[in-house]
Amino acid sequence: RIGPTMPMSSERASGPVEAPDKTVEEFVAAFLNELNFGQGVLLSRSTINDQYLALARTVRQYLMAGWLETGVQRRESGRKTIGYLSAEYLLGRQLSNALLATDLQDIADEAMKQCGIDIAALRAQEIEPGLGNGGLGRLAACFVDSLATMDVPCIGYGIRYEYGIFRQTFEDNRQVEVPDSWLSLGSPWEFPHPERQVRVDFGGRTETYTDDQGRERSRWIPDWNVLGIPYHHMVPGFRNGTVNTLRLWSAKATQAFDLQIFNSGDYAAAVRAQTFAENISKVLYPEDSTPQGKELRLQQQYFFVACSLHDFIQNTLPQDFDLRRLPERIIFQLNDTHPVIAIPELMRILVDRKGFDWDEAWDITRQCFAYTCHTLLPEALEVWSAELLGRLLPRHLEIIYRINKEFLEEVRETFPGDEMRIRSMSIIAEHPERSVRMAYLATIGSSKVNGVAELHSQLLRDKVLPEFSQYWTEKFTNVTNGITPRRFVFLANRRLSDLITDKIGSGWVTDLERLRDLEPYADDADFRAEFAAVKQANKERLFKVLQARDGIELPEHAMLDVMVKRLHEYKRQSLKLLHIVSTYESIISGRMRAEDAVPRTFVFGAKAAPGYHMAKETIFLINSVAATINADERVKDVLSVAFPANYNVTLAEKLIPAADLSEQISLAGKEASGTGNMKFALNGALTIGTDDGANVEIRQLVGDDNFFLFGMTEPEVEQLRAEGYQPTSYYRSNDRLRATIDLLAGGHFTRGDRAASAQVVDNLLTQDPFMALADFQGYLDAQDRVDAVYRDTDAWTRSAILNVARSGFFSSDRSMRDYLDRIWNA
Ligand code: 73E
Repeated sequence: RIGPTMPMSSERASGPVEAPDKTVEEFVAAFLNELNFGQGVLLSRSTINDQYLALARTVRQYLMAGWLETGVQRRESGRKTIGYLSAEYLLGRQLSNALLATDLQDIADEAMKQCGIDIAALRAQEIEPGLGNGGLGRLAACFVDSLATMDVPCIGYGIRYEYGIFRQTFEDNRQVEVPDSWLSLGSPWEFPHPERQVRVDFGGRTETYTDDQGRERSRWIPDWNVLGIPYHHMVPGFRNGTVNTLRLWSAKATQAFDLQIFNSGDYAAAVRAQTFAENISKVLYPEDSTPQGKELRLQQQYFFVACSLHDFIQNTLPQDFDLRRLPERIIFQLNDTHPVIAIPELMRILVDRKGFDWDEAWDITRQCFAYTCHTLLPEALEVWSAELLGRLLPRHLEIIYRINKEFLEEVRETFPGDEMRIRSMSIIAEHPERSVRMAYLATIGSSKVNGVAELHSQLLRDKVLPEFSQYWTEKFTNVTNGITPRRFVFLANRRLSDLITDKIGSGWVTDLERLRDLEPYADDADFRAEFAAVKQANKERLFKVLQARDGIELPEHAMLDVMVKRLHEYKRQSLKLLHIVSTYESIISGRMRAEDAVPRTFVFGAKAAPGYHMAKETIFLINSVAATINADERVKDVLSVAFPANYNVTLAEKLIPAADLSEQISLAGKEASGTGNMKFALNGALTIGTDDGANVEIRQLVGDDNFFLFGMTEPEVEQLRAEGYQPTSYYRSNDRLRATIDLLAGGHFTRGDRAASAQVVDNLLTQDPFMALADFQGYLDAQDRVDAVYRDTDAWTRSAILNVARSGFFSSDRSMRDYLDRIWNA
């Protein structure tokens, strides 16, 4: 029996829910039961998908007691809940994580073997829920994992997109997007609760009236609505019996909505109306960092936020709860500005629905929210046109205006006559059109504002919100991002985990700073040999995966140099490409002998937003360079380039443990944090990187000797920009850069078609908005240092071990402790 051994609680009059025993026999029995009665098939007639679904439901049984018990405890304890509001959760596959959390891996392996089933095939059957774009969505998934492992009450609120991030394929070296129908083969990890539906209103107008106490009030007369249906997901803690809930909302047409049209006799229009409503949760917007101001996206945001607030206030709090005490029971963490419409929504609930005075409602509201900013790119800061907001959510716009008016009056009292300052702090921008700055609304309506790495939080204070950080020094803080060691070390890198546990015990899985105890082993030759053998085995595992998945063949003994992340100009995949082409050019021009080069395999993984032209051109060029280099006998086994399509969490779990070198080469000041950088360091890759985001903290912790730093610092970038950046001056003065660009531009990689590479090349030569050419030489020099250290296997392995030992800080458990201490007061 698993699950908590706490006393039986009052809610369970019918007795405890029991899981099957943790034995192979019981597991097999439960599995066959699920196959026969759940799936309705005989083992002898079952497909892999049947078996996968039955296995998933079997593992679910072992989590159920903990889930129900956690729910009871949460209701009874009255502890403050973290309401994590996020438009994205990039969860990754669930089966392995559930087996890990319940410690059932070995039992499940053996049970499947007894049934004549290869469990690896079942694991491979799962389509990961890709309900996020990249780092922001994956961070949310890591955070809910950590909170469950720390037994902190948390409800993750989000959207159940029917289609997650698109599946990437390549045709003629170009990205082609295919819809991700992750639900098509069944979804054993979710629990729909249509009976807990919530109605969400949109559109219409507002009107004023006088209430029975003679007060002038406003009310919203909406003109259409949809239903939100919650789907619950289990979020298991690591072997502690806690199972928190992720509540994802799916949109459905209301009957009223249909009926009105039905009555008009237009059946086709009624069906169209249904589609219209259900479009709201149909698809994840695939823009990472650069949201487009699309109406449907605003609908998505309000939809999930309205459902979530309603769910917490009406269904989660006890009946007749005194809402003046709401801040004792909830803190809503806003994952970027995407859910910020929750602030006026809570005001609307308190003032319009619950009859609170404005001032009292505002006091409560501000205590209930905290805001995390994830970016500095100006184009990523969300701004909604007042016209659109007013059309979709007229009452919310009114509330935002009033929040702004009262806030600016307050500022005016502190800074009389300083109209410049007042205008710069207004939530409402007037140009080029009247619009609402969501980051300002978030800042004003929250108790705390944080950036996601030290450098980013500093730049947030100094550059993005300077007036606000002067006005409220205490409100601003930093919490450096983290990653869950459960998924990204224990699960993804079983070999390394066993080696670590063998030396220092297993406590590191939930107390990652204990990895420090590995430091002495960096000087132990036997340990280094074992560590290197783990890396080699992980490479071989990866090569098998790439062979089966993409038909890619890679040489066994080469440095594995990996750059995986969304494709964005600021991340500078093009700089990586210049390095590859430059190395290749050195060999084919005879300046360097192939035998003298350190053999390297370059691996890219990157999706481009479908509408991001330059990013898609860069993908085309990387693929073209890869094809040319891989076919060139002159560099055979010395240089190879692999670009497996559709990089996702599942592939990351294979790629990261195999990497020797981690590429973190964004222009300084542009990458808020990065979290891939942490995953690589914790899996024993060395980083080549700029002084950007969390790289800064990684370098401080692992030490300069174990990190390859290059490139301008953020102030140097600013200075160069101020002086007038001229990319061509670098092209003219640097022979290697010129040779590299000329080879790229000359059609060598595009079958003589110069036009095919022109857009990327011209962009670098004429704009180069992220200054790749300025950092080119520094990057090559750093790569030479990489080669030199790599030639000394002992030195390299020593550094790799120290990277692991000193990166314990980057556990998302630590991030969560920081949020609890600095932000949540919980
Ligand atoms: O540096 C990363 C950061 O590690 C940052 O670019 C990313 O968030 C990660 C987690 O903190 C991020 N994603 C977005 N903004 N910042 C974003 C913006 C709009 C839509 C989707 C994602």
